[in-house]
Amino acid sequence: MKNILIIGATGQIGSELTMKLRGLYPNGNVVAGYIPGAEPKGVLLESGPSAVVDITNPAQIAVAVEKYKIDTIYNLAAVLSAVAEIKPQLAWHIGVCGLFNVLEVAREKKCAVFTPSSIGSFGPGTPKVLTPQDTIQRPTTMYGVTKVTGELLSDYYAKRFGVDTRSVRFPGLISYATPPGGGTTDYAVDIYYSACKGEKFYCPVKPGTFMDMMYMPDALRAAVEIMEADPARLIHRNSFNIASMSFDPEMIYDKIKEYVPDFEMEYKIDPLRQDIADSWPDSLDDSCARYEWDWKPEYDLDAMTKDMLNHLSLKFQEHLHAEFA
Ligand code: AKB
Repeated sequence: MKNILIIGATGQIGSELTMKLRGLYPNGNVVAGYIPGAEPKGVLLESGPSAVVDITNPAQIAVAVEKYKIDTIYNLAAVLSAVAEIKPQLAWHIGVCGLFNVLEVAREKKCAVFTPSSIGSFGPGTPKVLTPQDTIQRPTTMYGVTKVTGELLSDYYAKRFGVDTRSVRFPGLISYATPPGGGTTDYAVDIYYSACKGEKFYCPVKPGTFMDMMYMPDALRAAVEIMEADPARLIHRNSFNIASMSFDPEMIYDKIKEYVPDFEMEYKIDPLRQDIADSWPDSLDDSCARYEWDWKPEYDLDAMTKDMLNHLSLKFQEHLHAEFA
């Protein structure tokens, strides 16, 4: 039986991962950890236990771990890249001090820990195309600095204290369920919303800006599979490159237009997001994840686009029905 605590359970990844884990471990406690102001609602609230767990409060983490006999912590608390440039102190406090709190509780209570890293852990000096697993990591953003620090700290706790820490470097994540907030890759979610609402899309990054992206079902599967992987096969821990697709704004726009022919896009560059995107790789080489724990994505740009458009048009139809009922 697995007893799991998800810190940040009402966020973009957490809200879907909590439901997936509850489906996979119906006899365990899968606890949705949230901060006041971001309470779980609907099915997330009703389908299992939840607790106030602020990552900056080590006592709160320890109380939840003790109460629910937690053996695995998914640490999803984060300040995404664009917001982290505006609030670098907060990004450090949550990304690094928060992770330290989680690792200390995990060390004392013998929990495994998953903390995602990101394509943002690389920088302008990193090889840009098919970025290798082990390479230069000198990010120029605060988000990247917290992610590299998190990778090192997690590896340290594994080696020094035997804490079972594992991680993947997430690309930009695309989902119809919960919107992201404050990331550089958010445009690749927003563009689908505009297409489904019949609105023109203003793209914040230039044509030719390639970044790795991934559909949420693949990302959730990666987060589960890395924690279930046979430890004897793992040469790496924190953190594995994973990849499924890399595109620039023109490619995603052209793909959406195949299904929504009158969709329009114009460029309105956000210099902050453009600078961040320019410092990140175009695409990652994920062969170590494939070799060490059989990672394999299922969605490409076409499959993701069809699924996103289907779900979002249903969502907006329902919304319209509710408004006009
Ligand atoms: C962001 O854009 O900040 C995130 C990421 C790539 O980690 N989506």
